[in-house]
Amino acid sequence: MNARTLKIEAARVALEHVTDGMRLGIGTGSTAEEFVRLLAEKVAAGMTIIGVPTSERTAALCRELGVPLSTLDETPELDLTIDGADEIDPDLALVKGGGGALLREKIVASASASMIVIADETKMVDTLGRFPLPIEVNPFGLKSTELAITRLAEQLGLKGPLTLRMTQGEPFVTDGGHFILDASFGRIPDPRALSTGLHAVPGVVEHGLFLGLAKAAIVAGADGVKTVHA
Ligand code: ABF
Repeated sequence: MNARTLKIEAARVALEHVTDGMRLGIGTGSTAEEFVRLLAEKVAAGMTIIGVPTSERTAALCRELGVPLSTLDETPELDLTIDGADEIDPDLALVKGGGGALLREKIVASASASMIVIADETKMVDTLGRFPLPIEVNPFGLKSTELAITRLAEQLGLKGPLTLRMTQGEPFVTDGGHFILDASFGRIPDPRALSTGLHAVPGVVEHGLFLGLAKAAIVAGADGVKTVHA
């Protein structure tokens, strides 16, 4: 099966967890997009849900497909967030942010009673870090922030370049108006220590380590779809 088919399969199983009246956090990325398309079919058939999108891109898709939207200000407590990921380890620690939406994704996931990650099997890893860790930073004092992150990484035994994410020759700017540094640290044996250290760097707004948020991962592979519980 090709990658898109696997994403659709994972999204389809995730949809089984969505019930009438739910307040849903809706993720960003190609897998989350498949979920939105299936959700829109359910809404068209009469399902009553309200969605809070994690990016302008997802909001536009939901509006295009007729998925009713709210905001976290109007709906501050959500029942469930469905989102993709770049990496998933056996404890359901995640690397997210490849799509540049990590800040709103983490805010929405944290406002949710539960979070289910949907992915194809290529996202499963033994140890996080093969995928460069996205770090959302304030543009002010960027070089100082980079130096502080590099020093922190070395203290944790991590080493690797920080790359400013670019698009069309300019720094990529997130929905929140920040830049993203992609940190190619390699294997991250202690994600919690790195998460804590990054949050202590003033210029860091947020990072792509999602720890203790995902309650389950629905993973589609050649052998079918499996659900991994935290
Ligand atoms: C988003 O989905 C991002 O956090 C993550 O990087 C991305 C994964 O994208 P895809 O589903 O297209 O692989 O939530």
